[in-house]
Amino acid sequence: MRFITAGESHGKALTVILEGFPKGVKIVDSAINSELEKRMSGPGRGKRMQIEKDRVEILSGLRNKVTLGSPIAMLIRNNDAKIDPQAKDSLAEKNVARPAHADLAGALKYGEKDINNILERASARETAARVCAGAVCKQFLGLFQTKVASYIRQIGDYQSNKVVKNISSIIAKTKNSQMKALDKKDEREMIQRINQAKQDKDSLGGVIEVWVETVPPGLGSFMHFDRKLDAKIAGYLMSIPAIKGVEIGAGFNYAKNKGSESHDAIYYAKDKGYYHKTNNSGGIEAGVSNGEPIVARIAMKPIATLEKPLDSVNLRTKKKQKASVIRSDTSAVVACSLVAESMCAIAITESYLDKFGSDSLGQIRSNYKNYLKTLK
Ligand code: EPS
Repeated sequence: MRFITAGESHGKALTVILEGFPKGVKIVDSAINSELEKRMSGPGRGKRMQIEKDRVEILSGLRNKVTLGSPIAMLIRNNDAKIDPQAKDSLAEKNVARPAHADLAGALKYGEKDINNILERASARETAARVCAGAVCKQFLGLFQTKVASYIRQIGDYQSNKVVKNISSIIAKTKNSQMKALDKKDEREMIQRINQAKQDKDSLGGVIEVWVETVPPGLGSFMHFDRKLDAKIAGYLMSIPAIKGVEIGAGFNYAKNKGSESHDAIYYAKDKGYYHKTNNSGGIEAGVSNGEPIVARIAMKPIATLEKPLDSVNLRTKKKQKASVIRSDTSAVVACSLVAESMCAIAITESYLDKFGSDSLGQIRSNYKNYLKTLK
């Protein structure tokens, strides 16, 4: 399975094509729309989210709501469309690169002076298209009782100290939290920091923890570097705009603890097969899922566009100038958590299809059932 997105932030629409998705899976667009709505939400989102009402139009790949095995094309129309590919638009030229955005590196790469031609594609708006693909994959994974969920662990200097036991508790605790926080205190502290940053004309990043549960052991492979499940997940997560750090399981803490206190001992019980009592590995050992929940954490840097801009340089005059100030978010960590879930759902779906076949749901189901029998 593979997917490709297209679309500029202020173009007519965002599109995604998901190719290699199996035949026979019922897909409901309301489940995609509910993920899109969540991606638009969260404290710190900017004015654009009041203009848009992201909704998916499924264009191909399904008949009577069931996948055909053909490419699934999906589209989200932009309300704030300013670019018509066949006409001259009225976007004013922008020449001052914003530090930490794609503006300068992109302008140098493409020999460009007008950063509109860089930022339109580099904008995180593209991630709405990924959420459509992720929402389709979540519906496939749901057929195997595999769920993907996330919560916000840190905003700025406030870090939650709550310990999470399983994915059900994440889903239950974050259900009514606009901040996707684990409890009221976390939510209050996080929102307070975002409000303060807004008042200070600043921006804030944070840490998101993503869980995938239940995952069969044996997804991914230790046989070759590019088949490792942790490498795939880390790469997919790192591809999300503004992500600068990825950890699986105990991650960087492994470096400071001894082996005897780090590694997850192995147990066996007749009813549940092999299992671990701890999960420092984050559900992946040697690039292969071990049956425990997959746990990944990502660090998102603060939004690049600042209302109180940093020093920069005008790309036409090469003179010092404050960075361009354009409409933006104060924080988009909650939005990013939906994108992170989507990228994990896509990575895990690909791994399922690698292991159990990819043509039709019936064949995948039967291979899956037979494989599970071998595990105990
Ligand atoms: C986004 C839409 C954008 C920004 C944001 C993500 O809308 P606009 O640029 O028209 O205000 O809100 O983009 C960025 C944070 C960025 O740095 O590019 C969206 O739909 O998520």
